[in-house]
Amino acid sequence: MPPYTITYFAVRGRCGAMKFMLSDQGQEWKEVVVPFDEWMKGDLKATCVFGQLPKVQDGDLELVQSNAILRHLGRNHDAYGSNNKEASQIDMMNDGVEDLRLKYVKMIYQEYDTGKDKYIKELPDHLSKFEAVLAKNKSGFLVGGKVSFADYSLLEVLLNHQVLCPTCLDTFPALKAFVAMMTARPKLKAFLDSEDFKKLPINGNGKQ
Ligand code: GTS
Repeated sequence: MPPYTITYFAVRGRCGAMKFMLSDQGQEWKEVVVPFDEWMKGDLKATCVFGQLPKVQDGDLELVQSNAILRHLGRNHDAYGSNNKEASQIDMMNDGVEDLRLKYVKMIYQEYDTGKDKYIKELPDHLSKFEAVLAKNKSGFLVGGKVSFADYSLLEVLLNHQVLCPTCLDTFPALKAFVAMMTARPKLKAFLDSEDFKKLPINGNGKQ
């Protein structure tokens, strides 16, 4: 399969999970990194359906919306469950991850100084939902017996939260085991250890 092209800013942001999936699946990709001053000129923004990045090109298909991109890659790389029922459960879990991601992004960009402590205090309530799902599924993945795009999405959010609060998973054994299992997958581990990944800030405002 020819490489995808990912167009985005020089942050991990909303492209972390898709890069986790592609690296884990042994799929190469090309990157177009857009400097923010270039973006501010508006030409590229005008070509994006919702005026935002990331954008992914797969042949003549051009997609924006990070979760639509994740689903597309999940379909292409057999990371969308084994049947329709699992696919729907994977959608549900990914939407749950998105809910948490949005809370995190709001805190990071709008209320880091005033809201970080409260956010960390309330975090166990959110994490406990994922803990319960993982504790029930013997495979260690969120849904069914194989990795899905929702697992990459959850992993990315959990790794970011471990930077925010290194002890946040200490009371969640299933989440801890999930992170250990996912980050030990050889191709994904190689990507996580790479300069390409490590050099990028998690968020655009330098807060983490
Ligand atoms: N729902 C979109 C998605 O999931 O892709 C949100 C995309 C989005 O918010 N993009 C931001 C953007 O393009 C960058 S980031 O939040 O992902 O870092 N901002 C520039 C702009 O002009 O809106």
